Parts: sequence; structure tokens; C-alpha cells
Amino acid sequence: MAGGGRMRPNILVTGTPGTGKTTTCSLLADATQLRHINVGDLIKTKNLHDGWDEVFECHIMNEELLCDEIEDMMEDGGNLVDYHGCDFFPEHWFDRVVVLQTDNSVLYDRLSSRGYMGAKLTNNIECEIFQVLLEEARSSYAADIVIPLQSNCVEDISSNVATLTNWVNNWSKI
Ligand code: DAT
Repeated sequence: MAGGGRMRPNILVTGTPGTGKTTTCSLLADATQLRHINVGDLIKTKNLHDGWDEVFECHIMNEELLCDEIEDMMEDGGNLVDYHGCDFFPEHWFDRVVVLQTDNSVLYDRLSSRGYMGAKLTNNIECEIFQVLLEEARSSYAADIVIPLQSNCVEDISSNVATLTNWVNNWSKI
């Protein structure tokens, strides 16, 4: 069996904030019955952080606390992990690493309407321009499990969810 004895696969959905991770994971969780782990929310609700970063306006995640928190679920399998970072998770946790990507102008509008401005907005747009998450994923996981997917419009979401649902449903046969 693939995936270290897991009955169901674990998928990491990563990408710059605003690329559609949470929207995609919610729909994919409904379609596959995988468990959606929204890491950003978990960091807040379970206090898995070391305070607030004033410059980047976000919590300073404590990687060790986070990994301890989700370890048992990850070993069981069947999880969709939604986070804008990927290099600190144990590599063996994931069977697929999906990197969502969005055109800069589209992303700019999405992040502005979410209220991002100044350094936070610029940093995230630069993160997308320089494909930081794709590079991070490629340097942390085997090349054949890292899948970049475009997420520019609602049709992209539907087709990404359909593709991934199909992959999940066929997983045990891989
Ligand atoms: P993330 O979890 O990556 O931060 P999100 O799922 O919260 O992103 O989406 C941010 C906003 O953009 C939200 O209002 C939904 C919208 N959106 C995301 N992906 C989209 C897409 N492919 N087409 C149209 N809108 C999208």
C-alpha cells in the first residue's frame, strides 16, 4: 500500500495567501470526506504560536507545537492540510503536495479586498511573483508528488477539486 500504511492519503494544499487554499480544501473535503485542517485557524484557536508579528501582521507560528498537535491525525491519514508554508512538516506525512498559483493582478485584487495593504500586500504579491511556495515545496518533497495548479477563476476551482477528488478515489490502487 502507498503512503506508509495509511488507509487514506494526506494532501498538503499550499500557496501564497489568497490563492484559494481554504476554498479548495472545503470543497475537496466535502467531495472526499477527508478532514480539512486549516493550520492558520488551528494556530489561533490552540495558541500554537509565539506571539504576534507586527511587521507581517500575523501570528509567529511555533512549528514544534503545531506538528505535535496534528501528528496523530497525520499518522492515521485522510487529511487535507491547508497552509501557506510547507518546509517544516515531516516529509513522510504527505502523499501529494498541491501548490495553488494565481496571476499577480488577480491576486492583488483578492488580497486588497481582504483588507491587505502596505508591506503585507507587497510581500504576498512578491511571494507569488517569485514562486516562493513552489520552490519551497520542490526543495522539501519528492518532485513527483509536487503538483502546481492554477487558481485564477471559479472554473479552476471546480476543475482542481474534480482532479484531486479523482486522485483521492483512486489512491489505494496506486
Ligand atoms: P487562501 O486560503 O489561499 O488564503 P481563500 O480560499 O481564502 O484563499 O480565497 C481568498 C478569496 O479569493 C476568497 O474570497 C475566495 C476567492 N478565490 C480563491 N480562489 C479563487 C478562484 N480560483 N477563483 C475565484 N475566486 C477565488
